[in-house]
Amino acid sequence: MFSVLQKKIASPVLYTFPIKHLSLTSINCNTSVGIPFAKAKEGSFVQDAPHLENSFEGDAFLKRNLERLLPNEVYSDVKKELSVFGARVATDIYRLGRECELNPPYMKLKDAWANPHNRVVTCESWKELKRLSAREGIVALAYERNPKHQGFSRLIQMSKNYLYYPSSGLYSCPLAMTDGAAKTLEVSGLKDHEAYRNLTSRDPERFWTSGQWMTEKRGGSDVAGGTETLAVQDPSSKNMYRLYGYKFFSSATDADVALTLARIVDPSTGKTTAGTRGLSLFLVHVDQPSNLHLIRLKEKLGTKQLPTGELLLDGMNAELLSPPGRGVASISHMLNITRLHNASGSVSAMRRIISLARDYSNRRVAFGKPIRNHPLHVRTLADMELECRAGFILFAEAARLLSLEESGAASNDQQQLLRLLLPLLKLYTGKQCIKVVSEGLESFGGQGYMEDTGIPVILRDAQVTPIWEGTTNILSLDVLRAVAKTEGQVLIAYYQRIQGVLDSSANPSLSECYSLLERYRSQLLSFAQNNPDKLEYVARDFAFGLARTLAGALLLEHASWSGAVESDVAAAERWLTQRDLVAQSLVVEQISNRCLTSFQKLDEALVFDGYDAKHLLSPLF
Ligand code: UCC
Repeated sequence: MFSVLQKKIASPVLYTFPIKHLSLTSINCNTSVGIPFAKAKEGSFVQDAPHLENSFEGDAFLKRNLERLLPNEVYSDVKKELSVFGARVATDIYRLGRECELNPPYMKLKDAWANPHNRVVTCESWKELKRLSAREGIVALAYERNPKHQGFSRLIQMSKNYLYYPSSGLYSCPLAMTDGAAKTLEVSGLKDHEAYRNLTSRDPERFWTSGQWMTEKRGGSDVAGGTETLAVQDPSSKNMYRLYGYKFFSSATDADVALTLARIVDPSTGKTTAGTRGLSLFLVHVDQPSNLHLIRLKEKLGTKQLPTGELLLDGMNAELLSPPGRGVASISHMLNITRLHNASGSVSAMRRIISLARDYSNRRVAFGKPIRNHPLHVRTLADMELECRAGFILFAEAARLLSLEESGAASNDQQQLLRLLLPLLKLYTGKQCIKVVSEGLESFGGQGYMEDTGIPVILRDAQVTPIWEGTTNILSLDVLRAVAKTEGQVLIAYYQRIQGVLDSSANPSLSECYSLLERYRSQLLSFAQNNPDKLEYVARDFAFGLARTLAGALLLEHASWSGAVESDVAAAERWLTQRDLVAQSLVVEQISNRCLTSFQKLDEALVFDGYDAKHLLSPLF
């Protein structure tokens, strides 16, 4: 075996290869002086760029999933709208989004005559994307609850949003927050509020966007420990307050309104309540030039289209939205929606890079043939596709469950599963998307690294998805919060959902997959049952295991559907049989049998090996 391999490696075919493939047009030999030399010429070869496709028609997996999940007449209606939109996403919308990347927002503090301006200047395309988003109903679709959608409005809206995301020039970010704000107002019983009506409007003249101002200088994860903004009651109105504070990451500073957290000052004592119980939720109108100061725009790795800034709230008028002290619980409605949008962005970024890479594989010739004919290349793309499908099917499940909840049709188990799935989905897709998009860049070779191809922006923008709306660790802890708060009900719902897939196992060729699914589920749930004290330490592994195993169940369910095709079966089979869905830390007895402190000590030893205050020289700048 080894000698065959050696022979192959030593084969003259490989060694002579570069000479054989040198382009004749690029070498101009001149031997007139007796010494051969080559004069460089650019040559006539021009590489075709990858092409964008109709993002609905090209996404066979999305189409089959919608066909499976929606009633027939709903799907046949919706697919027309999505197909028209999918074509626009690849043409005029893409051009608008690209313009936003090339003309990022800037801050203008004064006008030419030194009058205070104190505004962000955004490009025309950014403004057009706002109007277009309204007309297309990217937010409105979810709230109109059109009876023709038969209770699946959210799934339809999220599918459209998923198509929109990678071409939207990150306008999808303000839309995510707008959707989250609308949801918060809806569950707070404020559907008659002017803000709700405008946030959910399709009229470009009326449509408002919302920001979400949560993070302060002390940090965005520990919201209770980091929020210092004060809310002083306005004596003239029971619900109106004045806010004083500093918001450190305000994603879309050009929004019309924003939801924000602050601590109400007790008028009799002048004191505030510490911790989560001291936080309340407020709605502010952004256009308050005397009371809101844009201090600076952020210099970010990516999402440069987006006017993220630092804001000084100097007596801003604000309307109290939540009961006092219920700010975190209230804003969590917004967080759950923006986390779903985050996942939409993560999965659609994977889909976009795969779509471009597979087209490019037809256009790029290397080693004498199109790269799609190199099995190793296609294998790499297939791995990316698998990851994208796993993310998509979790995303579709979350959107389906939310549809049921919003139309009043969700069972208790479905509501519990949704509570667990939202953080799982966000943390898992946010992380995997960077891996897949990075791999995708590599599939274009050096061109994937070149700014003017339009490819690197996909990676730069993807890097925000595990950070924005809660980091991977914070979301892993949210999974545990959901388990604790519901006394394990969310895990029972998880168990039942997978049981439903096992009970309806229809495809005998997938029998090995069904037993693996059962094994993974049991490994995860018995670890949780036997090691409650260790769950926080392995929260990330636990959450990844839950996400991967549920994705396996959903891929299997899809593969067993009557309309499934060969690639659906292959996806389920590979996912379950060729991947370790549950981390070794939860399976082998190493963690469950030993005390945690020994692990933590070793972690410390690994991380802080060589770290000494006397070696510290200067802060990073
Ligand atoms: O900082 C950021 C900027 C990043 C960079 C941006 C660049 C530009 C971006 C462009 C993008 C396109 S983003 C912000 C990141 N931060 C977060 O997402 C927050 C992360 N922290 C959390 O998620 C925490 O878990 C908190 C704040 C939600 C919870 O903190 P606490 O203080 O520990 O709160 P509790 O006590 O656990 O929860 C308070 C209540 C409870 O309900 P009650 O009082 O009834 O028992 C919880 O059950 O809130 C409820 N709750 C939830 N309910 C908490 N989380 C949830 C939830 N997810 N769903 C339902």
